[in-house]
Amino acid sequence: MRPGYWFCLAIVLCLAGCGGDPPPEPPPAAEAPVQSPAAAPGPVSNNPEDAVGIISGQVSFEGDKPVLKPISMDAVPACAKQHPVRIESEEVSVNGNGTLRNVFVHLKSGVPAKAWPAPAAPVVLDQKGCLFSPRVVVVRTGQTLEIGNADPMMHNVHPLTRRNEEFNVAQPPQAERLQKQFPNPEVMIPLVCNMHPWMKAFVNVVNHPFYAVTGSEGTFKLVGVPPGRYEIEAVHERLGAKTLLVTVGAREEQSVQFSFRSN
Ligand SMILES: [Cu+2]
Repeated sequence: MRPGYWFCLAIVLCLAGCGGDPPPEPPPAAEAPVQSPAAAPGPVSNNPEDAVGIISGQVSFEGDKPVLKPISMDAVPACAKQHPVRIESEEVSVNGNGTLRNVFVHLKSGVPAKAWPAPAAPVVLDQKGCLFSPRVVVVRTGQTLEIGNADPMMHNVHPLTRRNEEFNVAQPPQAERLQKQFPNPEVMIPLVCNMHPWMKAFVNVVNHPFYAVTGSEGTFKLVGVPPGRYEIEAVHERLGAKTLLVTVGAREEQSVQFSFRSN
């Protein structure tokens, strides 16, 4: 064996094990603090789609809750037997926290006039237990409203439109969902079933994405609102409509409070 080989081997071994203490372990990498994307510092986006605001709020109910008749389905036993406990009318639904449910809230004016593409997915309204569900729906112009019948009896779907085409269609049990579109914006279209007079729903048609329907907390939140000054309207099927003005800036959240009284 050549001496050069031994020399090289010695260097290699020395690199591995000579020269005193073994090389210190590299320090553990410092753990990066967990940051939410919102808290991360960074340049403000120049994308106009990010420079939007939020309008949120609540709809309260003042005064005594109106006394509503329970719904009687006695005339149609097949409907009545689906409800062992009598159900209350949803005409005025006051939540436990004093807020109002089933209020349609939308930006009535001020929304930039541009095409706001409607979602491809349909909005679904069902008939179950001889009731429309949900009570208040919102569909965009160009979006499909699908109306189903999950009941074992015939229903009838009849929207009392003012700005869209009226239709009046009988729907057999378990039938295919009816598919309808509404080309014109229209607020609170009553939807009735001619066979069961207590059945009622309301369809709202809007041409932009800034709307909500209040639920069990009476709240609403309109997100992605372009900076601007708006007329915001809250509409209730029986208690009427109220309008307020609100100005929202980029990355701002503005709070709006509506209040309705019994009439
Ligand atoms: Cu019906």
